[in-house]
Amino acid sequence: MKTAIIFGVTGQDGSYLLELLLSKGYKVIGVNRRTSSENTSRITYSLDNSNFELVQGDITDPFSVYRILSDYTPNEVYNLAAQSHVGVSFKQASLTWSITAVGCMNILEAMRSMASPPRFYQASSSEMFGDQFSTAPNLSLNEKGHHYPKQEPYQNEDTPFSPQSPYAIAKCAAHHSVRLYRKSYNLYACGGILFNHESERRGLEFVTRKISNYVGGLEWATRTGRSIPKLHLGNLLAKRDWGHAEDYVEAMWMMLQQDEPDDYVIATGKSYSVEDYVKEAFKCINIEEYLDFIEVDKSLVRPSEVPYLRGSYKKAFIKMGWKPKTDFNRLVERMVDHDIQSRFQYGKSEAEISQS
Ligand code: NDP
Ligand code: GDR
Repeated sequence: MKTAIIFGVTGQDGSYLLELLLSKGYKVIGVNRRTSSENTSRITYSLDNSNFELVQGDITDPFSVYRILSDYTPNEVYNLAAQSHVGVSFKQASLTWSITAVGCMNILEAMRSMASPPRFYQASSSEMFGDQFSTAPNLSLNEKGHHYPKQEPYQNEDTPFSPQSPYAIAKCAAHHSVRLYRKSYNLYACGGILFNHESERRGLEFVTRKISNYVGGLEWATRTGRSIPKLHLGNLLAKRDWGHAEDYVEAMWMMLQQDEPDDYVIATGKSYSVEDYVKEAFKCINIEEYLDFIEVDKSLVRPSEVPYLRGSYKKAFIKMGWKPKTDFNRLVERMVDHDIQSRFQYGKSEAEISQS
């Protein structure tokens, strides 16, 4: 039986990866930092599984990281732990650096001192590209001898990094550390450059879930004869490549099953604006005039923004056979349906609608 350690097991991705690895017959050790209130709601269903063990540890504490790795001598280690909110990273830059950059270094250092180091996955991010993108030269001709329409800009493994936030700077540092340790110490270490991926378990402070949660609340309010305040959002023009987290954790696992370690972009290849997401979410409750419910709040606009992301997953498809299964429309529909249902199931009040 293979053993895997997940740092960040209580997060969105950690919870899906845990379920995937348990379904594949792994013994899984989940590392959970100590908090004063319960933070295991996403993994409740797995807590009773005899192949799952939750251990206390904090990625910023090199001794606890080293001890956990030596105690369990895993086959695979997944580092999903991070201060993962880009907006928050502008306000808590130093903390973001400690968790998101130094935390990864703590694992790499612990691994290289082991007699038989495990395979390692680092959660790298499309935020590392910042304002950079690539464009393919328009060389191909169609059957009529005309050039194909100009390709939309994209990011792939060769696109240069240009981080636009303390979070992205920390992710770049971690990503470069992975490359360095792979080359210098011959570690099987991979950087998965994942584009935005969302789900019914996404934190309420990320824009997709903030919107789906609002729409769920609006539907509930309408059906129960109430009214609710407008939804406050920042930049509606930013474009993102949004996939479903369930598909993306499969790519993480696949990266650690290859003959050689490598870095891969994981994305859907499609880009939509925040406003596109809003429009699609309101469509799920038959509202066309979605702007009537939105208030643009300048305090939510970031000091520096990543304007456009669209990933090319060509390498992941060719080398590992990975491709996304959930498209944008289905993703929005799943998230909105979930948030409508939970409103009616748990009867939350409109005051609980996230405005973060
Ligand atoms: P979440 O914010 O949902 O989860 C982050 C996890 O890290 C949580 O389990 C959190 O624990 C844990 N954590 C935070 N600080 C520490 C610490 N000091 N020690 C130990 N654990 C800690 O993020 P996601 O699941 O969405 O993302 C997973 C990883 O992938 C992150 O590294 C993120 O930066 C990266 N990423 C995410 C993308 C996305 O679109 N979701 C895209 C690209 C990269 P707690 O529950 O206690 O807060
Ligand atoms: P992002 O995700 O920054 O791409 O990072 P987020 O959902 O926070 O923002 C996406 C875009 O929406 C704009 N936006 C808002 N964002 C939030 N959170 N709240 C708002 O009210 C709002 N209004 C507009 C943002 O400015 C941005 O352009 C996510 C995280 O999961 C990272 O950890 C991960 O590395 C990247 O995706 C890939």
